Amino acid sequence: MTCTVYLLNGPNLNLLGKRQTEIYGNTTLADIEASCSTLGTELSLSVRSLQSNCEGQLVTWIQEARDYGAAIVINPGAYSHTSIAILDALKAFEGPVIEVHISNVHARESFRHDSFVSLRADGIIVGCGVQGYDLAMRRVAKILADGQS
Ligand code: CA2
Repeated sequence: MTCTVYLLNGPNLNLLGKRQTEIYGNTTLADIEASCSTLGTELSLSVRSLQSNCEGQLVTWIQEARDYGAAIVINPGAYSHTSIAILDALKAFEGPVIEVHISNVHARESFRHDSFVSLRADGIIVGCGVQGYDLAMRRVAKILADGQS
C-alpha cells in the first residue's frame, strides 16, 4: 500500500510568492504542493498537503496523521518558535518527522534560532529555499524505505 506523507504548512505560508519575496522567493504554496505531489509519485508516496494559520488545526492534522500518515514534513512557520502544543502532538506521532524552514532562521532574529519542533524532528532543513521541501520528501522516502527492509 502507498504510504502517505502529511505535508503541513503553518501560519502565513499561504502568502508565499505573494509578499516578502526577497526572503521567501517567488514560488507559491500551490507550486510547492504540486511539486511535492509529483515527486511523491516518483518516490511511491502519496502526499496530503494542508496549510493552516491556526495552531489547533495543525495539532488536529498531526493527530490525524497518527492513523493515516507514514511521515510528516512540516514547516510550522512562527509556531516553530512558540508551540509546545505542536511539539506534544508530534511526540505522539510515531513515524519520521522532517522540519523545513525556507529561510536560514539562524541568520535572522534571535527569536527564530530556537524551535520546539526541532526537539522531535528526525531531520531539519534550513535555508535551502523551497528546495527544502523536495529534500525533506527524499529524506522521508529513504527513512521509510530503510525501515521496510
Ligand atoms: O523560513 C521559514 O520557512 C519560516 O518557517 C517562515 C516563517 C517564520 O516565522 C519562521 O521563523 C521561518 C514565516 C512564514 C511567513 O511566510 C510569509 C510568506 C510570504 C509573505 C509573508 C509571510
